[in-house]
Amino acid sequence: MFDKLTLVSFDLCPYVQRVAIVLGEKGVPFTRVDIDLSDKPEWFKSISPFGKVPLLQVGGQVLFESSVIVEYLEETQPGPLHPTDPLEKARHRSWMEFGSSILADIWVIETTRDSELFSAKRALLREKFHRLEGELGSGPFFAGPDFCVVDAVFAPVFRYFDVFDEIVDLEVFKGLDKLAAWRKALAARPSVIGAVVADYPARLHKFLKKHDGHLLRIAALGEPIRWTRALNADGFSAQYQPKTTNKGDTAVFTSISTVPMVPF
Ligand SMILES: N[C@@H](CCC(=O)N[C@@H](CS)C(=O)NCC(=O)O)C(=O)O
Repeated sequence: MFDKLTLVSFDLCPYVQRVAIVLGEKGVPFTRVDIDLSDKPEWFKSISPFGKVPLLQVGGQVLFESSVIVEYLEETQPGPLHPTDPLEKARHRSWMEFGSSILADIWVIETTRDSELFSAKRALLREKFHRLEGELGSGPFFAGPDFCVVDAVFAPVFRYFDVFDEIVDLEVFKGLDKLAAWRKALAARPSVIGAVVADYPARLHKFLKKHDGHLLRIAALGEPIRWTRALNADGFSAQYQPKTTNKGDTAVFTSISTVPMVPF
């Protein structure tokens, strides 16, 4: 018999989704309590050492940090989602960290008004997804036919792009066929679908509007963006520069970022 589990959440949080997906995959019943992160309740502040969600309340104990919570669930609940081989398990944990770093990049894409920073992060995301493509096999999931924790980490990553794609094509997945297939398989998974409320896209749009960042300014131009690249003298890194076609609103697009080159 297990203690009753309560997941303290925020409706848009990808780290909460990671935990909710793992709980869903394992078929563990839990209660979800959503809070408003812009107006954190006192009870939450008193139990959350970092002031962040997710928290998992287990009986009288409070766990924080999504990766720690996931590992706890792995150790206590049926339906293992990690490989058993220690090296392979460690490799999966490494890619979980990679997923977390992508979430930090996405935060900048969502919120920054700095066009230069935006372009740098877009190029970095492109490079990271390209690297990830090289890790994928025949699918449909990260490690093959069985859903694993890495899948739970990346499903919320890809969910962002379902909304971003409606705004502007950032071209971060261009030519990455395995990744595209993986993204599709994850989007169809019941645990992934059930990890957010049905109007998640509308809520994310509202969040983006509130921050009124560079992403929305690009969209406001109302025309396709061409992401161009010029090879640097070192022959390895490249500059990426977004360009508009004919509106002449070049002030928005003065940024150049240098990142390791990946095929475009
Ligand atoms: N490393 C943490 C990150 C969690 C996180 O950043 N949560 C965000 C929401 S997605 C949060 O609670 N932010 C509130 C704040 O920073 O005040 C984890 O993996 O659980």
